[in-house]
Amino acid sequence: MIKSALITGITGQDGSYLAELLLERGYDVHGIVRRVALEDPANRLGRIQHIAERITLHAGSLESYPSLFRIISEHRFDECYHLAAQSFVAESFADGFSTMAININGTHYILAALKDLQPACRFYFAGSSEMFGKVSEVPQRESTGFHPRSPYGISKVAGFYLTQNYRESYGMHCCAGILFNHESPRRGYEFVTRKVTSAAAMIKLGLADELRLGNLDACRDWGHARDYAEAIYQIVQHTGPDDFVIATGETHSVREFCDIAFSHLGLDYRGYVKVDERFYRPSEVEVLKGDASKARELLGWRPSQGFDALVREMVDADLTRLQASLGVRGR
Ligand code: NDP
Ligand code: GDR
Repeated sequence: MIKSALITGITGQDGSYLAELLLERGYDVHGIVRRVALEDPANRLGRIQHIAERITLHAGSLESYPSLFRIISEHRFDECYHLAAQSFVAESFADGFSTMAININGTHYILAALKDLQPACRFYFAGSSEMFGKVSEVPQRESTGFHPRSPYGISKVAGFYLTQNYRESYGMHCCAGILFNHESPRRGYEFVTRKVTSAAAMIKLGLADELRLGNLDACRDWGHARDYAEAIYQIVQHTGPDDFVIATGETHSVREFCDIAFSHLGLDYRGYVKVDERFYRPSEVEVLKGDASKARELLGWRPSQGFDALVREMVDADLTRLQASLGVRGR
């Protein structure tokens, strides 16, 4: 029997990699997208344009229970990957109310609709290392306490506990990944990695002359999004519903990321990067470093790509994209 999967957030970085992975494994793939995306596919479906013919898209919003209820009542799904969220931490300080509404209520709506309509459907929640926030131990593992430092982090803690509560109260197969930062050439431009790689490529081509950033000393455990899509899939396939930390176990600063990105283009980041107070957060998560040994032992998951290779892949992709748009060949 062909398995059917529903992905919320299919237009995002992770949704696009997960959709590709599920198609490769023979799934009938469905995705929820906002209605405006269906009306403006060229701009809003960019990451999934190459597979658009092979997936089914449904108009719906995390802000509307009826839209989600309708989709879940009209189709049968074996697995539901709930990735959609207001995912930008800085924005959650600017508008904590909508981040809370989308991330907490949206998760609750999906869980409630599945419970009433398809309780046997496996459910995945996209938890985050931001739930650890002001960390109580290094590295962070499944047993580490939560101390979120942003409205986004708080919303993910709430979603995590909702997921756990549906598992415990209704016996549903609800699982969660606690994923540390993962990046790729498909990362949104607002996140620091893509902001750096796209700016470095622009500077190299003479299209910009500086890059303004906030806290250069923040450290993150950065992996590759394709590896993390595989982890998400493995978490859902695991026999019992459970929660897993997914991380590389290495931590690097924003400064190091800049150094590697600019050096790869023969540039010294110190000549271009300017610290700008506007990009500091009211409260920061200083250092994150995960311990994914549970995933390694129970799922056989491990990251395949190292930090330097990730940075270089992102820089190369941005340079190639910009050169193509300018009609320039080679480096
Ligand atoms: P993106 O920001 O790239 O994608 C977010 C997705 O959510 C988009 O498809 C977006 O749709 C959708 N979305 C946002 N608001 C709504 C809404 N109101 N209704 C319907 N859809 C909505 O995130 P990532 O792919 O990077 O992350 C996926 C998930 O994993 C998120 O929940 C994120 O918080 C979490 N996460 C991510 C990590 C990372 O490092 N990438 C690490 C840990 C957790 P649209 O295109 O219409 O905006
Ligand atoms: P993060 O990612 O907040 O970890 O959340 P982001 O790339 O936005 O920030 C990482 C670190 O870099 C510092 N920083 C800057 N960040 C941005 N965006 N812009 C800047 O100019 C800048 N300068 C310094 C930040 O202060 C921070 O310390 C990501 C998202 O994908 C979440 O959805 C996910 O849950 C977590 O990763 C794990």
